[in-house]
Amino acid sequence: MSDSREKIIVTQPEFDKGHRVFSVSDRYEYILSDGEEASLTRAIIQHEARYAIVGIIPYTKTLYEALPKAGLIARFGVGHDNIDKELATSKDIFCTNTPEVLNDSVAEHTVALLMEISRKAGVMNHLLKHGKWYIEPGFELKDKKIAILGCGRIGRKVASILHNGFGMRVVGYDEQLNLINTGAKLDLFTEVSSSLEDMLSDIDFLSVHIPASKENMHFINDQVFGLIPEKAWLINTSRGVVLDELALFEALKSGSLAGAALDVFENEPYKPVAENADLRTLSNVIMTPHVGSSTKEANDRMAEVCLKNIGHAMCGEYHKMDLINTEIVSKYIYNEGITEEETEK
Ligand code: 8YV
Repeated sequence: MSDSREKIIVTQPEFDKGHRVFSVSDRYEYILSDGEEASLTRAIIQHEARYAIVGIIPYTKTLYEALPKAGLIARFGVGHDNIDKELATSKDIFCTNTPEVLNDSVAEHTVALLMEISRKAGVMNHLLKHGKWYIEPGFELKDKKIAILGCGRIGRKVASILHNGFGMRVVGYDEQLNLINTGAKLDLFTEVSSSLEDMLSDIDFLSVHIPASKENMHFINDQVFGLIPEKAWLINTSRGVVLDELALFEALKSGSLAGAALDVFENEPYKPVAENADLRTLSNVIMTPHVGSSTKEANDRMAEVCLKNIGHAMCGEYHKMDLINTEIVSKYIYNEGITEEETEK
């Protein structure tokens, strides 16, 4: 007997992260894919699926050709630089993400990296288990100065934890938001800055929370490293491509930066961007494998939001979806350009 449930193609890593939620819903049949564009495309065609839940692998072409009109690409996560929203819109495909639900997890991981820099618990745990009673004195975070580059939801959450919880001096900078007018200064930041140069002078840490937009590619580059004091550490839990890893490697080697704690990379899984620029060889680099959002709670919530968006797509409740290609709204909601016949593929 054939299974009449709606089929959803889910990339394996995201299925694993969201399995608690996916496995309790028997409304859908889940078909797993390794997530590479070719195999994801094949699965969609073979199963005539309308909906796909995807992670962070970039999708550039065939995914958009395979999905039918009014199909949905549901990002399991908030960043959507791997989705070609324009192409999806041109093919009348919806794209959604899972905003808000991972803010706490990413912010907490940022703080975990900061604490690894200041107290080195991971390093000492490793050494102790390898027979070395080695004591590395740490330093307090209280009164240290951290710059938050990108003051959206995650950046502000980090600022709030560090300012209110640790008593750090927190300076915020965001090219998109007018922080002074939003009153953010009073709540979260000891200072807000309208100049990158001013913000970076005299900091102990820089934490990066900007999206991987075209404008932000290699935003942190050799010029920016030139503005950061030698004593400062860089933390990046946003996207690898906002940081020029080659310039970072050189800054770390030359001592113009104290160190870096990175959760995201230009190539994931990590691969050096150039020969002889392997960040893994540097003792002042802390690396985690893109796990900022990867907590039980955030994974459950991301899975729930993906299914919520698919449920709305199935009912035509487009206005309730977390759309990231909002230009598509006029076509569907105002019914311009799409006929019912077209949506029936
Ligand atoms: C991934 C992320 O989406 O939300 C984001 O932008 O970078 C991550 O949380 C997630 O880990 C994919 O499984």
